[in-house]
Amino acid sequence: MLGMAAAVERIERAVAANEPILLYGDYDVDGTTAVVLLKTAIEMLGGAVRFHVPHRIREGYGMQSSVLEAAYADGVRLVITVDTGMRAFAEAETARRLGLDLIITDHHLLDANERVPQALSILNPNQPGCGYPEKSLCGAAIALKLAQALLERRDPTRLKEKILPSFLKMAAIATIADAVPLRGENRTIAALGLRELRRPMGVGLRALFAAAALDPASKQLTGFDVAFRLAPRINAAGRMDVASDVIELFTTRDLGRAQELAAKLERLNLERRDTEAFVLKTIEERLATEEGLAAEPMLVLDGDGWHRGVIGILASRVVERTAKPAIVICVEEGVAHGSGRSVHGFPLLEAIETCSDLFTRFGGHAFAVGFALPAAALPELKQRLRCYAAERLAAREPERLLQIHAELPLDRITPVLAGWLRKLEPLGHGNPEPIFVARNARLMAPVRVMKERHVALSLTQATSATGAHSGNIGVMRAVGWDMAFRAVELGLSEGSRIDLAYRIRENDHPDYGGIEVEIAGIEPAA
Ligand SMILES: [Mn+2]
Repeated sequence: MLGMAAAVERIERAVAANEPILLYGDYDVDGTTAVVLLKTAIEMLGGAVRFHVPHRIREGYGMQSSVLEAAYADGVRLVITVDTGMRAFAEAETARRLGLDLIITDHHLLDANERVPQALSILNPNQPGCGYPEKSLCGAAIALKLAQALLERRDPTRLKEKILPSFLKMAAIATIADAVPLRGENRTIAALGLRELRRPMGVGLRALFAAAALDPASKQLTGFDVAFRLAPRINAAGRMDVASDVIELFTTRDLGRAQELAAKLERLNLERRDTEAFVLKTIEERLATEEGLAAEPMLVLDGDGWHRGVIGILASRVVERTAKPAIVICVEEGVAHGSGRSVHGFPLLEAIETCSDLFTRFGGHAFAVGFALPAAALPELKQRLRCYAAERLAAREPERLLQIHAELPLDRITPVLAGWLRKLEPLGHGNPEPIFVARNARLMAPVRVMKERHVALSLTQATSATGAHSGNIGVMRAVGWDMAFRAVELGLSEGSRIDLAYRIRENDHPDYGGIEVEIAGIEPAA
């Protein structure tokens, strides 16, 4: 990897001279696990490491010159970034002016001019001239490469047998949580790391698994478990409080402290869920009651006091519900912070770029953006975005796009097939779980609604054209998370016939365990 030799040489020099090293991270799963990896590796070499992870709300994403200045005043002469820094031109200039050596390790893409900041060394497979074949590593995986290079010369056997397996656990969690495509080297990192998680591990991971009610020693962890059960708990720290708790959790050797921190993450995650549910309810009420709002081609929703840590998740929820691009904005102390998510065919970054004169800060890509602007400019922003969206989206019906992989009637689902599907793990971005479609399935019982939001259907496959089912009257249980509204929309009842998009699930509940399906979409049978 381009820049590796220079980075290793400089870090070794700092370790030999006992210079304090500052790791500059990020507040999400990728950024915090990357700090843990590199901190552990440099400490193994005998180095003195401190770290800084920005506060999501007070500091926002990326490096800050003031943090570099404080570190310099405190005796730091070497700063290593993880999962950040690729566009920190001004901060790199500050470092140079102070006489701080800067090593940037990051996976984020370069700006349009392919400029890179001035630094002693940059590790990023996406920079010009880097021949490293896997271009889509996450930040923690690049930190893993650096850790590997640092430790390789010391004790290659110990590295291979002891250290790498433990580092891979962290790198796998980050690789899945950061949504890099699970192909190539990423698939290897994710698969090996998930396998390693079955073995004994540090007190921090153990406490986190216990809090999430996961037991990787008895049941193989999946990509889904990491993405939907571990990652939200780890991310809750940075969303609702301070991300440095995550680093302490994963580096402490004190079981009591680990349990305390895991319990805190659990509490923050519940708080995050409540906050999210509360605002989502407000948004749904607004969509139902505000004149003309639900008919708008793009939804721009703002509220006073909405929690900034969850506006991105909320924008995703609104897109899921409405199949329209959505921006959620919170106003705090005269500043409006926005986060947007989009649908296919409406590049959101292009949309907000037409308002770039209003923003104090903005960035993102076709499907996701973030920005800030003075609250006073909000009416102007909403007006301009409304016009822009009206021109481009007005004539278009919102489409709920679901990629279907194969047709599979419900009576063809077998344990053998489920076993084959398990071999595709780890599933996630770039290696999505197969979605099947079954046509003309019949409800054998009334719709069962769970917690007012979810549904369970008892389905049988009606195979003949007239709708009479074949000899095999097997009943398949189908669960639809957040599908209660859809069941009402379609007026489903016993005897209804539906076309069903679904994923195959193995439920290990002792009483009603077995193969069932999870509903991805329902349409009335054609
Ligand atoms: Mn990242």
